[in-house]
Amino acid sequence: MDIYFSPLACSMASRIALYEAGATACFREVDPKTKLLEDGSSYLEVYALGLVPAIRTEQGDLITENAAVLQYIAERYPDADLQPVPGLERTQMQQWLCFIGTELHKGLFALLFDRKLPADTKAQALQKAESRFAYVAEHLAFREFFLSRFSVADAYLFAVLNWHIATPVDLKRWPVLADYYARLKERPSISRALREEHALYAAEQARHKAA
Ligand SMILES: N[C@@H](CCC(=O)N[C@@H](CS)C(=O)NCC(=O)O)C(=O)O
Repeated sequence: MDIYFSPLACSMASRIALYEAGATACFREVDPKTKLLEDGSSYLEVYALGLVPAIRTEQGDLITENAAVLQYIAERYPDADLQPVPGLERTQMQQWLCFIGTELHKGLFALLFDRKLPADTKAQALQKAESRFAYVAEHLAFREFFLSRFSVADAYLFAVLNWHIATPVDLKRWPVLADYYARLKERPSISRALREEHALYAAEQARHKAA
């Protein structure tokens, strides 16, 4: 399986899920600026929109969209228990994957990272996100994870919350979320993914500087 990713992007959730499963994959780095892969070929030929993550399955199919990619990994490695069995809890996991993807990832962080957006648009997005963070914090208040055990929804939320470091989002305002983030950071799959992706990110920045 090939996984297309960019360091510290939302695709880090896929790396976390794979490490949770003790699985291996061919990680193919996409330069977010040039859309080039390490071998110099264009990622746009793999996926015309140039978004990560994407998976090329062993059968040759291309799967895109974080929520689908993560569920594919969970399905591919069932022994890792990365998603609940079909039923209400599975639906709740899908609900959280969609929530993270739309309300937090695209509805907030993607806007904060967009250099072309005016400051007041970003301020509005931050304001709107308050209720979203409070909602997630309320859900996680007496829980270790989104569901009864770690799932790919936690992998996705961690990857997204990790962006608070590079944005004005102050996680301390929601102590439940700050605790959740700190706790998950210590998980072996997550600390390994973070360590590796930080190193790749630093190398990517150095390449851009030198170019
Ligand atoms: N709807 C997509 C969005 C993925 C996405 O926005 N990925 C970002 C990285 S976190 C990306 O590839 N951005 C590059 C770009 O916008 O060109 C999904 O859920 O997978």
